[in-house]
Amino acid sequence: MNILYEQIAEFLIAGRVNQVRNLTQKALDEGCDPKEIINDALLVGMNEVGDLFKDGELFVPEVLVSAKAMNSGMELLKPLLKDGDIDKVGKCVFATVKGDLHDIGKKLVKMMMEGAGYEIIDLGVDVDPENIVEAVKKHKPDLVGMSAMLTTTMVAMKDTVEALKENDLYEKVRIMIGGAPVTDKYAEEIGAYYSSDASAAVDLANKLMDKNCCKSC
Ligand code: B12
Repeated sequence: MNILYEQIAEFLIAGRVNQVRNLTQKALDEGCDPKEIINDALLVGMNEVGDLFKDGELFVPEVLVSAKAMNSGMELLKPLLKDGDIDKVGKCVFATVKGDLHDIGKKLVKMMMEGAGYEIIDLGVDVDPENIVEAVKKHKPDLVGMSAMLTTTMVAMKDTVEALKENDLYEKVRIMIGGAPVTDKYAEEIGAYYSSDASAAVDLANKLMDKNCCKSC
């Protein structure tokens, strides 16, 4: 691998925002292809961050700084990309559910999924089931992601699943849910899929993108 790409990936894992930005600029100055810098440097680093987080060797604040470092490189590269340069593996409408203002976990999941190549349409916090339905109609995502941190707001996940069913959209998407009070059992009850953290969320999304994956698997 290009030594410069290796350095970018290493600085990204270490959360060194300025170094990632400077070396990304250096790679561009040396004539490297923007798409290659993303795939062979930034995404390599971010995938490693995901693995280290999964293994308990990195924690939330460190992952957030690494994501910031990734964004600092992406800011330089995005204006140079042509349509179709980034291979999107899937599209996900993502929201913190009605009544709930917690979004740190959602942001983390969003960043990890973006790092893995997903396009995320983030509807924000305190999002009504009706707004999620409208976003699914408009953006036609593969996945719907919902986050809840309160036992009192978890029920809005069920309401949203029901609203998607009423609008004949349930069969067109796979629904991922998460947040501290959410469990595998609850997900199964409401017809969704659960994962416990941001890194596992990427694995779950990849599994759900497999068209052979049935609603009951
Ligand atoms: C930060 C925080 C806040 C901040 C939120 C800031 C923000 N922008 O998010 C503020 C101060 C606003 C807040 C407010 C309140 N909070 Co609060 N808050 C927390 C706290 C301390 C941390 C949550 C957090 O960010 N964790 C870190 C992230 C990274 O973890 P995470 O959210 O679990 O996300 C991970 C996974 O769950 C998963 N995940 C999350 N979402 C998704 C989605 C998908 C699709 C997938 C696959 C995975 C996934 O991946 C994430 C990354 O690994 C928790 C305590 C705790 N230890 O959890 C209480 C806590 C959640 N809050 C609580 C309460 C009660 C409240 C308030 C009601 C307090 C009050 N009386 O006003 C209000 C409610 C406001 C509202 N309407 O939402 C309680 C909830 C109790 C319960 N079981 O219902 C907790 C548990 C504290 C406690 N022990 O009592 N809170």
